[in-house]
Amino acid sequence: MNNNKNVMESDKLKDSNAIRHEFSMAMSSMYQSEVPLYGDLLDLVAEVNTEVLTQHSEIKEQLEHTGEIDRISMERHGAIRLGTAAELHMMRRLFAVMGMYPVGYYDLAPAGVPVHSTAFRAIDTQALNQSPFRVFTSLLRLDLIDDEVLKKEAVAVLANRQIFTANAISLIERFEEKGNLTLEEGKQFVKEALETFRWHDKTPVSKKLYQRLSEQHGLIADVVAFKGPHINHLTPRTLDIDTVQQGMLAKGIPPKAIIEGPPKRDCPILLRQTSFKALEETVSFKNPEGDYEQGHHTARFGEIEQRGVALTPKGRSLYDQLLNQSREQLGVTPNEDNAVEYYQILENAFEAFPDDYRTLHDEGLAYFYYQAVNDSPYPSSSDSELNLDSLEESYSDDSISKQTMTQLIEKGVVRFEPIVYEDFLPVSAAGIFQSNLHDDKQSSYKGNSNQNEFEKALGVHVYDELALYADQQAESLHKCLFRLKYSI
Ligand code: OOG
Ligand code: NI
Repeated sequence: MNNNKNVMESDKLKDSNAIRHEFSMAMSSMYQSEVPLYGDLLDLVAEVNTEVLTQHSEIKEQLEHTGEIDRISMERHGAIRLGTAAELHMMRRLFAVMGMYPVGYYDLAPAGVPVHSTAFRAIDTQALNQSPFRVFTSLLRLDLIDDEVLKKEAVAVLANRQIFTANAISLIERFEEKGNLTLEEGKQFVKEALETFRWHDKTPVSKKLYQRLSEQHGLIADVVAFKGPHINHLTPRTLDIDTVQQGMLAKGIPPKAIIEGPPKRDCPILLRQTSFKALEETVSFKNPEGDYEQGHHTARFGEIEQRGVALTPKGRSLYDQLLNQSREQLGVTPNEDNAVEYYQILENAFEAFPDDYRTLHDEGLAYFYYQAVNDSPYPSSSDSELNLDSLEESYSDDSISKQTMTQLIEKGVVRFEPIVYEDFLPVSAAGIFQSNLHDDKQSSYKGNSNQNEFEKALGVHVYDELALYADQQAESLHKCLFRLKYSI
């Protein structure tokens, strides 16, 4: 009897969303013990978020409608940097166990960072609300390095490392074979996967090689000289980044001078981010004789972000245009000496970007969920403005005229709520990278953007983030029309 029960318990399956959630909690507590300042930052963000939700019932209501309210406190992203195509390939398989898939392609070379990247994350609304954990994952591009001798050495060092534990790999294989893991295997998996992201203060390379790698680019040293892709930051989501930035200063955590992304607005769009400087950490370098020599490395930092509505291709191109225009007008990379001027330029430029949800919606600049407002009276057939026949038809194929939708919104039958941006921004990411590398030698790499190579290494195509937002919107419209139909 007892035996039977045990068999049943151990046969229970662990769902990928639950594994992702547990993993993100385990990662957060590991990082808090590795970098205590991250814990302070979490406390500050939690305080500010509670204040925003208390003071602004409209924000709270919006987050309740979109289902984000419960995820805010667990919301975070991390970042890692990988050295080889094989590492990226296995990393993709590892994240798949947690229901995380590669979304988007980011080429950082034009901004002087020799990597290209993707973000691993959940892709549907429900899974995202259950656990929005995501990891910005970069692959080093040694093809952009022209020092052939150093390149060869780097390749040799990377070929010698194994960043995954043997148990992690066999659990990944088990998952791929069976399509799931049991409760016990899921627990094991979280523990084994975490090992890959741990910080190691003993390096497999000599101090001399480390220095040569650093001289080429700080990022190359950070990837090649270490045992594995230590998580280099974890980023909580705040509902008010300007207040957190002030709070950081007050707590003696100096943030970088510029908040990356769009300026402060009533209706946040995309993503605003700021980080605090990487910590200088003591490292033991392994000399060829086998003894260790002390030195320092700066890699790990803290970051906060505020997320806003996802933009359509039309909205995104307006964003890119206004951002580029602002940076061109400033003439140099924004930094602490020109921060005030840069914000002024940015604010002026973004006056051209509508700042109320209704206009963002009506002009097709952003993505929204459509939701049936249950307690509003459904328009009756005597309602002369509404063409209910056309509405009837739209139930079957989700096509609804802009005019009918506008009427439904105005009558309070349907509401629309912003779909939050789940991804990253290449210009911002480059700013985050650079603020943590004492490196401004190279302002851009000339090599071609190489999405094909990246996807070949990954073993799959990356998802197109814009198509995912369009799907989320379409699905909500479908559900909304379905509800209206059955409430007639
Ligand atoms: C990644 C930097 C990009 C973000 O939030 O844009 C990033 C890195 O430093 O490895 O995390
Ligand atoms: Ni980040």
